[in-house]
Amino acid sequence: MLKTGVLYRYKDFLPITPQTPLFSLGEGDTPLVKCDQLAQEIGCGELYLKLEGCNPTGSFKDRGMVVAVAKALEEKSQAIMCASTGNTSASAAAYAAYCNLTAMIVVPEGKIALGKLAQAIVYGAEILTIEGNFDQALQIVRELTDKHPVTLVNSLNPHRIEGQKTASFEIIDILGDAPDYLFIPVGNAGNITAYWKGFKEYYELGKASKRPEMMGFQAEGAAPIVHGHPIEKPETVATAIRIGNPASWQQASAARDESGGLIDMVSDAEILAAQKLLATRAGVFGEPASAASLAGLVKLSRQGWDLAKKTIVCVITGTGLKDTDTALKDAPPFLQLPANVKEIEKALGWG
Ligand code: AN7
Repeated sequence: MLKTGVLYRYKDFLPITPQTPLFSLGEGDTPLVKCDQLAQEIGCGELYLKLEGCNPTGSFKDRGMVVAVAKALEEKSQAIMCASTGNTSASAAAYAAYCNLTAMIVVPEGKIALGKLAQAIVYGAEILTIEGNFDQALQIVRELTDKHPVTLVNSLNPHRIEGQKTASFEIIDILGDAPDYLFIPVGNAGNITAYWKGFKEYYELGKASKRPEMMGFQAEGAAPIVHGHPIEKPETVATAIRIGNPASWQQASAARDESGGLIDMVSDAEILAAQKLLATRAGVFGEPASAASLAGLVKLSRQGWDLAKKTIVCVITGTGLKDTDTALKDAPPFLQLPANVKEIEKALGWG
C-alpha cells in the first residue's frame, strides 16, 4: 500500500487510534511556489504561494475531510452531511464515494460555482439546495445531525481542523521555519483556526523559531469579523466565502490576537484584480475566494506597510477551474480566423 497522504504522513500529530482506517486520495503535500516577479511588484522580501487547489478535489478541504471521514468510519457511521458554499461538499462527496458512505450536502440555491456542483453530482452525493444562504444551511445541518445518526463534516467537526493544520506543518517543513506573515481568506473561519493550531504545535515542538502573524481577509460584503457583528445577507463574487456568521469566529479572533495579526476585508474588485494578477504573474489560476489572500497583501502594501524584508506565504485555497463563469465574465474577445496561414499572418501583423 502506498504510504502518502495526510493520515500517513502526519499520523503522530492527528487523533488516530489503532482502529482508525488509514487511506488517501492523494491529499496534502501541495506545492509551495516561490514567486519573485510578484514579490518584486508588491515590494515584499520573499513571497510563496501555497497551492491548495492541487488537492484531489481542488481545494484545501481534502486535508480535513480525510481525517473527518476516517473518524466517521471508525465510529461506524454510514453517512456524512455538510452545508457548503461548494468546496466542502465536493470534498465530502469524493471521500464518501471512496469509502462507500452516503454524502448528503446542503447548498445555497444558485450561489455555488458550477464546477463544485458538478463534482458533487458526479461523485454521487445526495444534493439538497435551499432557498437560503450558507449560514442558514449550516444551521439546518447542525440540527439534522444532532437528531439523526449522520456525521457532521463541516469544520465544527474538530477532526476537520486537525487535518487542515497539516498545511502549516508542510510550510515549516519546506521553508525550515515559519514565515513572517501568513495571508489567508476567511469564510467560515475554520482554515485560519487550523493553520494557527498547526503553527503553534510545530513551534512548541521546536520545529520553528517563531510563529507567523496571521493575516485573514474577508470579502467586503461578507465581513462579519471585521464589522464585529453577523451579516444577515452576505454578498460577494467570491461565493466560497459568502458567509455572514462564521462558525469559528472566536477561534479566528484568537488566532488574530495571539499572533499579532489582523482580519481585514477586500472588495470584489480587489479580489478579481488579485485573481488576474495571480494568473498573469505567477501562472496560478485560483478561484476568486482564494485570491482574497493576495488581494489582502496588495492592499497592505499599497497602504504603505514595509514588507521589504519579510517572508510571506499566501494560501491559494482552491483552483479557478471550479468557477470559469466568473473568470471569463469580462474576458476580452480573441481573434477568430479562417484556417489559413496568410490570413493569420495578416491578423498578427506579420504579412
Ligand atoms: C476556496 O466549502 O465554507 O474560512 O462550504 O472554499 O475555513 O471557511 C469554503 C470556504 C476559502 C474559506 N477559500 O475557508 C465551503 C466553505 C475557499 C473556500 C474558504 C473557502 P474557511
